[in-house]
Amino acid sequence: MHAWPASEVPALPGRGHELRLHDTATGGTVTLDPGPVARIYVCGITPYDATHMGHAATYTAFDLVQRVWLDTKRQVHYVQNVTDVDDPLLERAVATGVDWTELAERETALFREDMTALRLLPPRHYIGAVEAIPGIVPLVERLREQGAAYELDGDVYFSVESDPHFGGVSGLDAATMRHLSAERGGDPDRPGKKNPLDPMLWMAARDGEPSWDGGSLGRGRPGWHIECVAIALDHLGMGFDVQGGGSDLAFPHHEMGASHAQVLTGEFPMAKAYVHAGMVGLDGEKMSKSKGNLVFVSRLRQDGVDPAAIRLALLSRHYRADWEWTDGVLDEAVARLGRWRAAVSRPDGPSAEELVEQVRAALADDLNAPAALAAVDAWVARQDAEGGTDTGAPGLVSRAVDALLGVAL
Ligand code: 5CA
Ligand code: ZN
Repeated sequence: MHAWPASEVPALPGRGHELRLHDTATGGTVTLDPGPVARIYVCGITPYDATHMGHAATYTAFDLVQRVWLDTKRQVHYVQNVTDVDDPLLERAVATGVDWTELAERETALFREDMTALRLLPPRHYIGAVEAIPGIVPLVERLREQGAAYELDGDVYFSVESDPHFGGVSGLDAATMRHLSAERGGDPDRPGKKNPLDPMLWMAARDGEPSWDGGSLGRGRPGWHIECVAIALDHLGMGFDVQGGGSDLAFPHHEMGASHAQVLTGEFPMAKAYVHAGMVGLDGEKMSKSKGNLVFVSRLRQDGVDPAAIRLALLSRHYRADWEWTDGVLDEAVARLGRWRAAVSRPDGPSAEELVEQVRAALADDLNAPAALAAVDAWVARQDAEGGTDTGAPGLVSRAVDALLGVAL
């Protein structure tokens, strides 16, 4: 699948700091030590509805990861999937009388537009579940040969007990896992499973649903977790630097994915850090496609809101916090964008080297974007109050805000 166009990332003088990120698996902050090419996998959308502010906030957080690494003069190998066949997509297609492939293509196209408008750097590999099927089938077959998978009425399940590290990503107790499994696409109550938590690897063809040739597995379609594992292993290999997504993916999705990959390869861990963004809500509830309480990026753009203001609004809350989207958050960002743009269009200002350093330090410290914004605010306030004689400063501020925060002034 094609991704979307990349915006330029200006090179800044000097070099950024090593990135420290909160890792769900260890529950602490880890300093990542990527090689010359940092490797990151971020779970993509299930394209049955438009991109809402929650999605956008999560992808913006991982865009900052890329930008910090680029500023350390590394390359970034970024992979993202599109879950272009899954229950919710098929259900929405039936409910609205649209062909499921058309629905997926339409919403993926809109997602690309939103990502481009928000200046989120594209993945190097953008891979759909459907196109990954030829790579998924042999992995499921291999898990079965290893005795880590079993059949139940034609469906194939992964046995969570085959991974000694199972539970290590989310660190949850069995009761919570069971509850979340039922809520997030699992089927813990299905009779005949070895462990109620075991997730499906391959679903035998159902009447009226799309299916693909699964070799010795028979016709069917892939389970959700193995989709991301197949794509990540194919393009990044084991031991990549960051597995990312919203906090609702820690369990079961990233837990199961790590187990699949670890059993398949015999290596540990799948990722050096499992990084999760908080949930954005509206009116006291998590914003979600199934609840329908959504504010869409595309809708705001249609209404004439500057995407740079949307991006600044998303950056104004720490990525790990759960927070509420309100009109006030956007109004504040529009005002800030105006102040910043006026400041960088002046001929001079106070020297900005220290500001670049502050923004770098804030982002390297578990992506503290609100602190980075406060540092820029402070420079702007100083320019207002005291002026300054550095004619290079406004340009440097503009380039730093562009390179590190992805906001074009
Ligand atoms: N296709 C799968 C991942 S393989 C999926 O979860 N798709 S999704 O469209 O439901 O979500 C895409 C990303 O947005 C995920 O990382 C998810 O955790 C994140 N996300 C969904 N809702 C919110 C929200 N309200 N706030 C923050 N992030 C969210
Ligand atoms: Zn995923």
